[in-house]
Amino acid sequence: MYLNIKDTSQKTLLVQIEITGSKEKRLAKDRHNEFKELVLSSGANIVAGVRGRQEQPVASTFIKKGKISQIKNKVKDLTIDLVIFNHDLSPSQERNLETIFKSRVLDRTGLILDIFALRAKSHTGKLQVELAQLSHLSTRLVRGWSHLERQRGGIGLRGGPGEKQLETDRRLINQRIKTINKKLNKVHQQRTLNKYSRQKSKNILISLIGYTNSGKTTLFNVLTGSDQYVANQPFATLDSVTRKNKDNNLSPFLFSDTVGFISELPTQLIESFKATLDELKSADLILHVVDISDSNYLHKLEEVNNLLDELDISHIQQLRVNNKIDKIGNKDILEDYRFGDKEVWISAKEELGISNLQESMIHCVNKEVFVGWISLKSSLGRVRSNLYSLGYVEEEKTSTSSGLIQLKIKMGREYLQELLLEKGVKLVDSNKNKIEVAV
Ligand SMILES: Nc1nc2c(ncn2[C@@H]2O[C@H](COP(=O)(O)OP(=O)(O)OP(=O)(O)O)[C@@H](O)[C@H]2O)c(=O)[nH]1
Ligand SMILES: [Mg+2]
Repeated sequence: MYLNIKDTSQKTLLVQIEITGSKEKRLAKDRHNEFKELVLSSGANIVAGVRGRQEQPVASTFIKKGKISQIKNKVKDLTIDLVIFNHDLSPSQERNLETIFKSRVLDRTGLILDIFALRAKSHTGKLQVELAQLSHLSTRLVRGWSHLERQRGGIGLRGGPGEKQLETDRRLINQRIKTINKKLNKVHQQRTLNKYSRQKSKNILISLIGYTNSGKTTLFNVLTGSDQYVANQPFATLDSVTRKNKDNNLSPFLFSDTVGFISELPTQLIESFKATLDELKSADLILHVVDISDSNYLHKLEEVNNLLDELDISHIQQLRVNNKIDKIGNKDILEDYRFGDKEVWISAKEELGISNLQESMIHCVNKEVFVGWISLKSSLGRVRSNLYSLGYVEEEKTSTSSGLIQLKIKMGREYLQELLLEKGVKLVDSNKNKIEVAV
């Protein structure tokens, strides 16, 4: 079932059929481009493609007779090893097509699982991918698939500890699924413990989520000063990472970067990544990173929101981060930013708009915003410049009689309290100060 596409550098033919009776909103061209990117990132060698339209899938083979013979001829003429469909196929459809084409057939879920297996690095990540592969595989073993096994003499499983040969026996697969589930449960318990210790330490958790390739990790690196792997390819990140805020001034933020989403993300993956994705549930804020330079961004945004719904985390407040503004040639949009906006415009790559983003994050996690005057001893230049760099200062006066610096600031209540703990920082005429409650 799970061949290692890259290692064998299979000669591959791609199939995408537009199902006109389906609810699919995306343009066939966009779906096809994404499909090609997925296939390329799996390492396959694309040699041909077949596209078409039909009203509905055919129950036994998904595609109609005409397309079947077209593909069959290409497979023979071009000595194709692998036919990949940009659709989910039922186990019997896959098997019937393999028998007709006399070549391997992989569906969209199989393809995505293969890429995940290729990318998984951590022990947990590998277990999660293996679990997803096994549960996908177990549905395909019901009626046996020895027809191809005999031809090829066994198929390798990419990923999983030791890249071992997969036992094609349901009983063994189920045993393995149980073992993995046990191991993942342990990981999950450990994570829950970590969650509690985090709550105790009052850190605020901000999770970066978004469609794959939208720039989450690039932004994560900017915010935390990390050096996580960034790449122009789907699913560069598989393992979640949590790190502290780089600017350790006033914000006790923890950021967590996680796996990207994609349309029609296989349910097996969602299931087995639940332990990791569960962490999202304890986030105080979600940064929904959107590649605004992508012509299809609205659709992708909707897909991500649907997945958040499915994962039961759509209630967590979201800040939409429109990334890659350097690519749309409209950096002026930065000027439109207003304090309290639920949408910010940035370029993570060129580090533009980051202070707006920081201000908005603070605004989101601190519902109560203080607006008023504080005074600082003139020796507290460091505090003053920190306040400026975080964009909290609205006005400044220097009192000639006392030599104190007076600043009109706008910031979250929690941080104001921390600020007032600094020696030499005081509130000025508290009657004139007001507390605003953010909506
Ligand atoms: N031009 C431009 N490119 C960007 C920007 N942010 C990220 N990129 C590029 O977009 C690609 C994907 O970036 P990543 O940070 O890996 O994206 P991701 O959302 O973490 O992707 P996955 O982990 O694969 O889901 C890389 O080639 C980045 O260099 C940006 O602001 N401007
Ligand atoms: Mg990433």
